[in-house]
Amino acid sequence: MSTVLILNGPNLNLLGTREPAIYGATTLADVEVMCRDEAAKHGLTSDFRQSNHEGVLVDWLHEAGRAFAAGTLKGVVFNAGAYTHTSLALADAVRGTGVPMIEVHITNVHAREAVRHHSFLSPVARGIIVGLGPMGYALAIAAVAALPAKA
Ligand code: CA2
Repeated sequence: MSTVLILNGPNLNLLGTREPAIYGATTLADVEVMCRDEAAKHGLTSDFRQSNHEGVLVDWLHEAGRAFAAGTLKGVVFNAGAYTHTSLALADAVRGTGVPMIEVHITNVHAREAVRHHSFLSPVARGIIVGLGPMGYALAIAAVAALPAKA
C-alpha cells in the first residue's frame, strides 16, 4: 500500500488550544484522524508528523524523496506554518527531491497580513489549498491520491 506523508510546521501543535477565532477549535490530533480516514478512502496509508524545527522538516522531505523514488510514497501534504513565508531551504528540499507536494493552509493567508501573502513553497507545489480550514488537509490528500502514477 502507498503512503501519503502529511507534514506540519511550527506551532501547529497548538491548533485547537489557542487563538480559536483564527484557527478554529479542531486540534492537530483531530486533523490526524481526519487525514487517516481520508487516506484510507483512497487506499493510502497516512504518515502524519509535526515539527517546530526547520531542519527536521528538511530531513523529512529528503526521506519523502527517497520513498517517492522507491515507489512507496504517493506524495506529501505540507502545511509549513510560518516557514512558508521564510524558508528557501524547505522549497529547495521539495525541488531537490522532486517529491510531489500539495501546500495547505488552514487560514486564507491572502486575507491576512501582507507578510503571509508570499510563499516560498507555492512555486514548487503541485497545488495549493488555502482558507478551507482543516478540510483542506482532506482535499489535499484526495489530490495526492489522484496524482498520476510515478513514471
Ligand atoms: O493557515 C495556516 O495553516 C498557516 O500555515 C498557519 C501558520 C501561519 O504562520 C501561516 O501564515 C498560515 C501558523 C500556525 C500556528 O498555529 C497556531 C494555532 C493555534 C494557536 C497559535 C498558533
